[in-house]
Amino acid sequence: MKIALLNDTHCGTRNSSDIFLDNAEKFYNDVFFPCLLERGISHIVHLGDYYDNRKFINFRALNRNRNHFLKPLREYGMTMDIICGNHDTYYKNTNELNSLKELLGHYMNEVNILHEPTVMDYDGFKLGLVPWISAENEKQSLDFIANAKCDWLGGHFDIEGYEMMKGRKCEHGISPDIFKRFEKVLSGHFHTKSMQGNIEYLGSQLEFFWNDAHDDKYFHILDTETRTMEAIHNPHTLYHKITYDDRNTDYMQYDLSQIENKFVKIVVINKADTFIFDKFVDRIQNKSILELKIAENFNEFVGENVEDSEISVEDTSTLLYTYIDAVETDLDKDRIKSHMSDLMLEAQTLEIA
Ligand SMILES: [Mn+2]
Repeated sequence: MKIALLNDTHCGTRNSSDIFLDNAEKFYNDVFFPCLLERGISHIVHLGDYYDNRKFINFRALNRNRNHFLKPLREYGMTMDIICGNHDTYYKNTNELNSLKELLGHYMNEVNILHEPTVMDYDGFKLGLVPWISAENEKQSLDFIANAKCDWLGGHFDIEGYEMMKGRKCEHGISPDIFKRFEKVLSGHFHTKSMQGNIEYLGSQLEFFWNDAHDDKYFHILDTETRTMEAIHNPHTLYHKITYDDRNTDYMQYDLSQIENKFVKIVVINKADTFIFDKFVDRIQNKSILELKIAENFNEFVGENVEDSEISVEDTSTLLYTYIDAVETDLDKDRIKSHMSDLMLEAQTLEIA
């Protein structure tokens, strides 16, 4: 049989902004369900972070998600097995109170919520599924990972050494060694797609933040007979970054057909001719776009004990991390980075989009 894999769909992301709900709807309507119907796939495994906010849900996001995901799921006679991601649980130390249980309860025939590590049998193919590991279920989860009778494993894992976002590796978390015995491990959690050894992060299906820009998104189909995975590209994007360098590009002729209805950011590397730059910005502003951000040099924020040539304005997290790297201090830079990234996530959740 073939199974469609979803993960990190984050219903209600960015304060339940319609932009992101529209984008999710486009993915389900134009990409996901048509592909499943065409291929006769009727079962989905969701690897966690179905909802975005650990504590609240916006009724409009709930309503729209029901209409563009749960309703077609029921109408097409499809079913889904799902585990908790860290965003689906109310408390950090236990999964006991979680949004899946509270909100997907009306879909008992279609949606099977797995609250404990479980080996699923899909036509003889054994897939172990592990909900988000918190303090409360850590021992049980690790025992399962060590002993469960399955060659494939799916989860929402925080694994050391894997990319959290493109180009940035996770420096804490579970050791990949405990997964060595598996033929293949599939995980949600990090939103960029990456693979090292037998562990594959599937990456989210949708773009949510600037670090998703130009990072191709996919959902996956698992063929339990051939034991292979296929990635199906989602062409719908929201973020478009332009690296501006007028030493090697003619911006009067620059093709702007890709930026309609997108968040647009110009990262200025070199701007010798301000007239051409202003013209270029005008042309962009005359398009129907969601927002324009211009990232220029960083001089005004650079103090005397910071080496500014090392700071990158690519995106906010890179900016923060490279800034911290460039500061001369004896403090633990990894701890500062981890605090800054928590703060940034919190701020992004509060942002009114
Ligand atoms: Mn996630």
